[in-house]
Amino acid sequence: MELREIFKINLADEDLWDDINGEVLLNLKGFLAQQQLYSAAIKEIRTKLEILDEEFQVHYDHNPIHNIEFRLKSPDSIIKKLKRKNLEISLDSIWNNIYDIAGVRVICNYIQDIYYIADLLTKQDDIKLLRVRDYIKNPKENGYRSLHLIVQVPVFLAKETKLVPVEVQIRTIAMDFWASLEHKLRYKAKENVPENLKKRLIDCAEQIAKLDSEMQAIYIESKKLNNVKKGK
Ligand code: 0O2
Repeated sequence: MELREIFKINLADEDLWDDINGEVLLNLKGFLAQQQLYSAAIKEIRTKLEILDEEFQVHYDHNPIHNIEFRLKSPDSIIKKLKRKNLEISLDSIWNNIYDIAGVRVICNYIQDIYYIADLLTKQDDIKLLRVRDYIKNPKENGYRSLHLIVQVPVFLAKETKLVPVEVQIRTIAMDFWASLEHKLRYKAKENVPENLKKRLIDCAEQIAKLDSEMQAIYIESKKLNNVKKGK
């Protein structure tokens, strides 16, 4: 198989190809080893999240997590990001500068679940919190809402232990619905989203924020009713 194929590099993107005809390609083995490491880190984080979710189900009859998605950043996306930040294209540069190679997206039912999960995950002894970006308390100008954590998790290999960064994005179902449409639109419009659609998306994001807090308020009320019924 051609290296371009392995790296899923668009054959039309000759500039990109010229720039990476060096260390990254020669280091194919190193690249694959690095990918294995990020993939193992995703498994560690997924397991932790699944255990937390199951524990909630057993003790509180509630699953905070609706579903979990995960992905390894694609090689062309890694290279584009390095180029955008004017960074060297090498395995060391990827390791030292790009923290979202391993990505886990946690879709929660309610806003309060997002913060429960973030808190419980980052309190674990073997997890180090490297960065928090709270786009729920401080939404982006375009309306994007989500809680982003960069955490470091140990991966135990045969000869050593590596501390691997993972980006964990936590959001509600409604925020996720919004982000998928916005992402699709931005991708289709090649970053030039028409102004009227941008405005409509901002409106939708605001309505979604109201809906999320109202749904949570109703959920809390329903729990209280349930407790009264059970005589708690
Ligand atoms: P992909 O396809 O997910 O890999 P950094 O270099 O880390 O300081 P970065 O990467 O912009 O800066 O960090 P940030 O703001 O935490 O965003 C990381 C990811 O969040 C993005 O990854 C998207 O997945 C998501 N995201 C951020 N802003 C938006 C937005 O406005 N709309 C949508 N739909 N998603 C967003 P990548 O690398 O862009 O892409």
